[in-house]
Amino acid sequence: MEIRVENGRVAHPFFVEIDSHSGKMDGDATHIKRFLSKLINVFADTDAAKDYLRRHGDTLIYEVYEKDIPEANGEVRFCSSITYPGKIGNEYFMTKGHFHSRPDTAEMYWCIRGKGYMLMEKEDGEHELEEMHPGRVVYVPGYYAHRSINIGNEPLISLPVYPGDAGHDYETMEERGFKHIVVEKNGRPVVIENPRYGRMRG
Ligand code: PAN
Ligand code: ZN
Repeated sequence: MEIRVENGRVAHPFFVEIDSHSGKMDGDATHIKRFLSKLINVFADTDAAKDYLRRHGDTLIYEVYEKDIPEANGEVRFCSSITYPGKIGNEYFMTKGHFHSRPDTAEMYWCIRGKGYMLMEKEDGEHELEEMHPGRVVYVPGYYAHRSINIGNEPLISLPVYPGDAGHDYETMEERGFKHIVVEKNGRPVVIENPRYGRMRG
């Protein structure tokens, strides 16, 4: 269903269908695919990432279906976020993560499939980790960078909803990174300090 936009605002009700098994959103949603070749520096162990790339080829780590709702104050943007299962070294597949460009804006994530975590981290590195499983809604307050992490063996699917004018600041995390990462140790997920914190670009 097409969105009718007038004067930069959604001018008519609409709906979308989201498949709860695949996470696919129907219609003319923008479809973003994030492959490993573009995420090498996102993972703490870049050698393990390059090795994975050599052995498995370019792998889809996560994808997002997003409706093109105007990025305006008063609108609500939403998407379907699908993070696949797997690990680079001992670090789980995850999204890049970001602060919002308007840092005070909050977001809610409704998990509909899979098992994982929402890692949330403030500017000073103070962090919170909330489990994601079907039926759980995680609220990410303003001023927290956030990323989804898949610790299970099926796709982690969630539906993020956030203010239209939130925007995305990816730059900070590309440069500095999260202070904490989630890795598997003795078969269990644990939070450790990111060994590349502050120098994600090398
Ligand atoms: C989500 C994210 C989505 C993909 O819609 O954009 O999960 O993660 P990255 O944006 O970190 O690549 C959201 O948090 N929007 O604000
Ligand atoms: Zn966000």
